[in-house]
Amino acid sequence: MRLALIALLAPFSLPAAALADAPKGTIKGTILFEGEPPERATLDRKSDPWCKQAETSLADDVVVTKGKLAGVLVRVANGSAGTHAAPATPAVLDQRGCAYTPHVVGLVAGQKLAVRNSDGTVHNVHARAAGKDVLNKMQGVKAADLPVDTATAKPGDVLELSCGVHPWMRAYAVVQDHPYFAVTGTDGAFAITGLAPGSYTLEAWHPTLGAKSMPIKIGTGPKASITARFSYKP
Ligand SMILES: [Cu+2]
Repeated sequence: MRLALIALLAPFSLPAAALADAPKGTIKGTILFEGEPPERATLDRKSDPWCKQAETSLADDVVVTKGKLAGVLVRVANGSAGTHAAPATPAVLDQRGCAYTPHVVGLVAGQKLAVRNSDGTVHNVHARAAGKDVLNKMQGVKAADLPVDTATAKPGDVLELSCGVHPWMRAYAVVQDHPYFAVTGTDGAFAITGLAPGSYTLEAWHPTLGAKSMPIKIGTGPKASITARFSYKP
């Protein structure tokens, strides 16, 4: 009984020594877009009065702000960072202003994905994995979050989401076998923490601009923190 209790409490009360030994490797960096970014098309959203009044009306395929690229998933290569359990809480894709927010989301294999409707209009959530439908459902105003079936999603898979009502809506859920990933915001910045010392491949992925990779090395002490930078071009 006592042993069982200790086992139950263990994840929440790590001894100080264990915390001090936790891997401290950190990769921080920026995703740049060099040169003239593609012009963001103005979306024609008058088919839906709710969407028409929403603030964002520019296409979100490629979002560059002052030379920084948003919506890039940066990760350590799958298969190189140990075995990790999926977080118990689902990743959330919100539909807000008739756009999926965020445009790109990361998942750990086995983690659930929930699609939310924060809009005052109806969406049709269409999710595909490897070209096959995993969800195709209407979601009304104030409806409960829709669960996307991620049970068969493997590390490296990308689930594509679209909306049958609003053809401009797109989102991508990218699956990893570890939690060492981050998605850039409009400042193009990312930070990945908690890596053990070692040599890794760092990968960047953008839905339309593609993938890039570079070797990196996490050391100890001052060499545990490194910076990395990827550049995309027109
Ligand atoms: Cu929609």
